[in-house]
Amino acid sequence: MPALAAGMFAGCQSGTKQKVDTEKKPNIVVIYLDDLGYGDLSSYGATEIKTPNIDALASGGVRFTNAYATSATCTPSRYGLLTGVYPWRNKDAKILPGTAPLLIDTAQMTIPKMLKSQGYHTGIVGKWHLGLGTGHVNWNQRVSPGPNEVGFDEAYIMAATQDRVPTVYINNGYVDNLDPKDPIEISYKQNFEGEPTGLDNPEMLNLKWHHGHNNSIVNGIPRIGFMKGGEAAKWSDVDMADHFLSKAQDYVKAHKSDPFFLYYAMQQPHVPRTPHPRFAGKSGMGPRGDVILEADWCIGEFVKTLEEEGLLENTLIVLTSDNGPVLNDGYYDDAVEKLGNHKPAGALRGGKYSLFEAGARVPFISYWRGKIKPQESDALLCQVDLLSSLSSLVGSQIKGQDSQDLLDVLTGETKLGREELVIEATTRTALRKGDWIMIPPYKGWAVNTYVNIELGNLKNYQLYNLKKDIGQQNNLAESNTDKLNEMITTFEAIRGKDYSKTQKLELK
Ligand code: NG6
Ligand code: CA
Repeated sequence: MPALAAGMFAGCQSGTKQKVDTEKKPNIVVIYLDDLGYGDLSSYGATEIKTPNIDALASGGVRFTNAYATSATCTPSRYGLLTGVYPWRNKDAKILPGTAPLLIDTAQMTIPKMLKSQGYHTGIVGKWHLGLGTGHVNWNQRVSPGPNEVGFDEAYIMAATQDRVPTVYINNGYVDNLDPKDPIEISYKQNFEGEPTGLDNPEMLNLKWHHGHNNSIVNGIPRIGFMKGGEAAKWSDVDMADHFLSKAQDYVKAHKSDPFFLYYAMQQPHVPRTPHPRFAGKSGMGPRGDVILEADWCIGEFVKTLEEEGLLENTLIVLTSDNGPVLNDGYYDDAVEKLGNHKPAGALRGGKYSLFEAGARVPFISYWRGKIKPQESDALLCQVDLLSSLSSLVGSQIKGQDSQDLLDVLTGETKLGREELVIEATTRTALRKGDWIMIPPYKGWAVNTYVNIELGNLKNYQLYNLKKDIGQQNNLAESNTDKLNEMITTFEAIRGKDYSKTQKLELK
């Protein structure tokens, strides 16, 4: 077909859009890892592990060094990513049980809805963890509302996390492979009579729990929550990565002639870490390292599919993680013992659950063969900005409430990112502005001893210059009161004054 003369995006404001090919809107893929830390990739400084497939995207695209998830845990980060709204605006945006109702209002604008309005086909494969239904889910009927009701034409998901029941895949609202004669029952309150649990039946376990994770046992792994029935529908943990990969590949093949949006939400390296035997033992770092290798391989295979289908020149790939790293997140799986010299958070302080940098600052890569020039960018950018930025890319006027149009940052045309950003960790919030971060006083543990992570709580204000002190060792709150006051003023203007009303981090 002849190329059209006028750019499809000629009416839009910024340079990048006019360069976009005129024939077809670009496909958009967001690859979202779960608990992958800032230092977990060789392209982000890891020396003890090699992630060549992700590194190829990083070295062929923009490798961001100052990019954030909205939050230091999963549900709020996913909420912010998909809606363009800060998760702290929604009091229910916290780690959800597998029975939680849908967190996103069906009237809420989302990335897939915005893209659908521009003619896109939209799909999700992988981890959802944004709630399903309205409060009392019957898993034996169509489970709704869910991803289909907030903008995804196709949804092949796990409901919550790999460590939470139900341990089944859900295909457009229906539990995959469910035998109606063996209905599923789920409870987060009590066990079903006669069902073994991690607490009572340690002899049945091939992975031991450390904290929490002692309810129903599936595939020898004790989970959070109780489940009965659904035997044929239960997933195989070691095959999950391959399974989601093939669903993601199938999606691409089926929709290659539409402009499509795929949200490929991978489960690694979240617990339980269950590498396929092909990867078991390969990192020398135990299962956590092995599943990072596995995820990297999957990404390589997925990109290969895009290439084979002739889509790579017309597909924007964004790869990032929902929150920072954790080693022991509730199972004895050698993540601590076999870590060696690996630094999952790189030079950053804290980790998952933390208001320190390692909580929400994550690897973030944008890649578009032939369109994006390889480079590194220190622009301040957040996943909450994707909605407005992608909207701008596809010629839509829709904007997210807290989402800035940083398309030119995403595509590497400029390094002028956000001026400021509010980050969140289990309902506590902090302000990043320029090179500075201000963490207001918070009560609570300085260190969560279960996971051995510094949470960022201090009775006094904390102020760090991240350019000079990326490891947050020098609290300048007392010595630089002008900066501190400026930060507090900006923070309260965005956040309001009730930011000290927080909820306790419950690891259960
Ligand atoms: C915690 C779990 C942790 C993990 C986390 C959610 C316990 C003791 N800990 O409550 O293992 O599942 O929730 O992680 O249950 S996230 O990445 O989905 O936010
Ligand atoms: Ca996570």
